[in-house]
Amino acid sequence: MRFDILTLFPEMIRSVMNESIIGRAVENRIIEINAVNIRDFSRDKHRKVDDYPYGGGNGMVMMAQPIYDAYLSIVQNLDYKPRVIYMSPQGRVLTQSIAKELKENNSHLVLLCGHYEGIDERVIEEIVDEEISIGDFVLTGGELPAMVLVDCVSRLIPGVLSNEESSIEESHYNGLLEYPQYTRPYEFNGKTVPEVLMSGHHANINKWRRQQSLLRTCHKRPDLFSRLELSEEDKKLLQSGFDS
Ligand code: 4G0
Repeated sequence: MRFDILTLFPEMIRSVMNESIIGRAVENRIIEINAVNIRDFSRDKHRKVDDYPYGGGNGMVMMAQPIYDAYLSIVQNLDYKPRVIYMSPQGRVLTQSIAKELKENNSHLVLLCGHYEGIDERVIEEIVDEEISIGDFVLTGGELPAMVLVDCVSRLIPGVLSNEESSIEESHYNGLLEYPQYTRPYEFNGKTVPEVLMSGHHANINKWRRQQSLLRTCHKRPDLFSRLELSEEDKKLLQSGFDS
């Protein structure tokens, strides 16, 4: 899968996306991430990319032309039209199921990162298919949201996660929160590891972990919990967890 990111801060993208699991996937050519510097498409001798808003008001507006030409530099070599997503707090909020849909229906995404007070509306109308937000808060730019989206979609692509990383994913993503994890030492600051995990009794360990996941989801994310369809077994586990 290919991602092109239209940005004023390409180094911000490169420095993050060449590390860790995503960096490994890029090296292995499973994904391609291309940061395109909008400023390279300025026609101004000072490489200006923003201007004052018509109608007055505070701040600057990103000009249509450099963004449009940066976009054309990507699509002019293609015989298809990639999906263009504008990272914006006004978009629909990214969820795991949106990430899955993006992975399943696209082999090429173009992500547009805004800055300052916004972008000339006409270039948005001209090139953008959809706006996506990563949550109901405002950031200084769209770069972090774009990288969140790339990470979230990429880790669903076969080969991005190792076998071990994938099986963690399979056991975790079922609408429940993760059970607590422990590693050595057995005792830390006077706290020991739950005895069931030391027992070697795998059926009991699995039951305990399921119970902890149910209890945690109920306590920490009542919004997720209310959407679960609990089996009779789950209801018993939860009840015995409340009792103890
Ligand atoms: C476009 C996305 C881009 C419009 C981008 C700000 C948060 C998100 C930006 C604005 C962003 C998000 C209207 C403030 C850049 N902040 N939640 N900042 N406005 O995904």
